[in-house]
Amino acid sequence: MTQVDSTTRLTEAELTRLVAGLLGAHGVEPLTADALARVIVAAERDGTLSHGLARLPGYLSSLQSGWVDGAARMTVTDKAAAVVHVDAANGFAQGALARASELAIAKARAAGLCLVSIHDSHHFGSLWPDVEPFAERGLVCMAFVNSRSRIVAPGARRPVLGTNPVAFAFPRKDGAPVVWDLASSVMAHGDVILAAKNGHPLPAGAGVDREARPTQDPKRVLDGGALVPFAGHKGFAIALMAEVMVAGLTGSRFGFEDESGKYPGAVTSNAGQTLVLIDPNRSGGGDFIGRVELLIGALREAGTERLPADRRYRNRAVAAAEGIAVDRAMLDLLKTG
Ligand code: NDP
Ligand code: PYC
Repeated sequence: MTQVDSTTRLTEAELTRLVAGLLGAHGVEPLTADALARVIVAAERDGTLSHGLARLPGYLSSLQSGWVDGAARMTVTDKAAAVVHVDAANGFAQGALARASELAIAKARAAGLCLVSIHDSHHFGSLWPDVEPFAERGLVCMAFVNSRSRIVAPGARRPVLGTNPVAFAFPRKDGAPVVWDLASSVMAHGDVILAAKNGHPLPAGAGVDREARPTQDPKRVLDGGALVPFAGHKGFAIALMAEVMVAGLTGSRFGFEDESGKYPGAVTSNAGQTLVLIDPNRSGGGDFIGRVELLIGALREAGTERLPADRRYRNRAVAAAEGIAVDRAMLDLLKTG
């Protein structure tokens, strides 16, 4: 631990222990606390600040409200040759995925692909930490999450779909996988919260107020307003796909079925998560990795300097060398709960 002014730098392992300890003190069972802490700290480490430590107060207030069950007794079912189902029993999705991962990988290798269907879960984090580890194991992976109504369709009066993110990861010959992960809105709700906290306006075209009028004031978006899908009807189509891939396939709540209002302090969404794992050696296409390298070579040769995840990997290398900065208020929360 290194102290500089009001900021302390912690190693990833130190910070993960503190976050898991705090979640455990708020009733989260050990496996889920560990999985959740890893995801929160990974987001902070890689610079996805909308879904890192800033999310901790939201996790805690949702737990305190009784809306999410940190000690949920989850059930993993071997549903079919290429399907793993998890009943997350109103717990955190990361705990459900941690329980299902090894079975899903084995099925993907045996059958060529595997659908992971997570029912009745809360996902309040970044999605890329869910797909990257599968690509590190040689699989292609796609993931979808739905959440409470937050985006207003082009021409509509009120939001129905969530900022539903989609993530995609594939392995490379050498080195880290290529991973993208994006909200279906112009900006993530988590970034609106950060803008409100820091007193920054939103970019034009990102949000609307409670009367569906365009606004750049993050507080108006948070106070009954909504977000706009990225690229208009295209982002809306992606959000719709995620809603069907998740709530439709897993039987979890649609965003508009949210009942968190009955639980003051609840900010997470009770919904679901779907992942699709593909073994590229079983798809019949031959030399997948060689073809991927050919494609990336062509992109580089054409002048593409940045691939998705490059920014995060750069931040990760800095964090490994210098530690992860934690301000005093956050350190107090982590140490005193
Ligand atoms: P961004 O718009 O910041 O990034 C989207 C993707 O584009 C990333 O993979 C990013 O890579 C990549 N990217 C950005 N700029 C470039 C570029 N110039 N060239 C190539 N690739 C680029 O993400 P969002 O704001 O949409 O989402 C932020 C986070 O919010 C995500 O982690 C998402 O999962 C989370 N979220 C979670 C929700 C939930 O329900 N749990 C709901 C909505 C969002 P890189 O990472 O390297 O920057
Ligand atoms: O940032 O839009 C968001 C979000 C929704 C649920 C978790 N994060």
